[in-house]
Amino acid sequence: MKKILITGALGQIGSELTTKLREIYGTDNVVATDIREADSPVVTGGPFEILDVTDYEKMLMIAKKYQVDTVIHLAALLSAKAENNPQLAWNLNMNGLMNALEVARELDTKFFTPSSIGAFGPNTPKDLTPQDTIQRPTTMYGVNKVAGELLCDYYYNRFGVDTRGVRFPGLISYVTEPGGGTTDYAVEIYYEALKKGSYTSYIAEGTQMDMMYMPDAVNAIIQLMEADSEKLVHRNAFNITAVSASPEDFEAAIKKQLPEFTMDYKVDPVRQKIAESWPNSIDCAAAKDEWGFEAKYDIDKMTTDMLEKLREKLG
Ligand code: AKB
Repeated sequence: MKKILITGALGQIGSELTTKLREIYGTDNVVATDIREADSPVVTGGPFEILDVTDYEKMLMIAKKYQVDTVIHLAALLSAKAENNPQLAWNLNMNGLMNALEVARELDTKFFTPSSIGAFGPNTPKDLTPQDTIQRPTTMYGVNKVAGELLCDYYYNRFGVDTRGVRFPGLISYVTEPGGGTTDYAVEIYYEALKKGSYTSYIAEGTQMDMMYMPDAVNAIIQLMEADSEKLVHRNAFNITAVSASPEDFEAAIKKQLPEFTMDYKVDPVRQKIAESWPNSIDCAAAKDEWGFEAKYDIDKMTTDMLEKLREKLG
């Protein structure tokens, strides 16, 4: 990776990945794009262009202008939002991906896009979900993610585009809040713990899902993109995870540092149904074997860092 184009750079992953990539590869070598502008280091700290990913011509123009050799395509609608507006989700998630893959094919660039634990469904094995298994998701987001994994494989096999990707679990970060995911509760809980000392979870007690702290997610992207292509068997949909946790696991971890913290439940049926259709825990043996994936943050280490960083942020 020498010159990188990022779509959806102001989103939850993009805002931390852009900064990290600029540190490693040089400010001018990481071109951030998003559909909107914002008061953010992503916009002010290096090249930035407005881009709606459904506009293929503009995406190609920007990629040519900066002569990029890598496209990191992050722009997407998350699971809960996609469920509320399936047509918009299909348009953004599928046509955006197709455009980004076409740009990569046209300019012969490397390519990364994330899949998700949302690519699994209710009849997928729930515990230690294997890398290669049944994928019959029941959400629009899941349908998009499975189709995306297959499309990326297709572009590799048919056109030789060097496509790579991971199935992200719920991502937790203090920099940018996620927008419209099912796992967002695991971010909200930290904000509310500091602001109010309590949290009302929209996910029911006992519902386990995979989670990961953003520094591990950012490192995973870089490590996979720098991995020896010859060693990659799965390429586009590596299971990766750090923590399998339910709301009460977060409650317990927060209580270790804020003993007064309390939690109750008001379950949102839409997001609960999505959560129940996803695995409890996924197996990331293939990512470990093929490119050395390793997460550094468990729930306690992540909680300590989240609370410390959020305290500074919230003053
Ligand atoms: C979501 O909840 O939609 C995302 C995801 C797991 O892909 N965080």
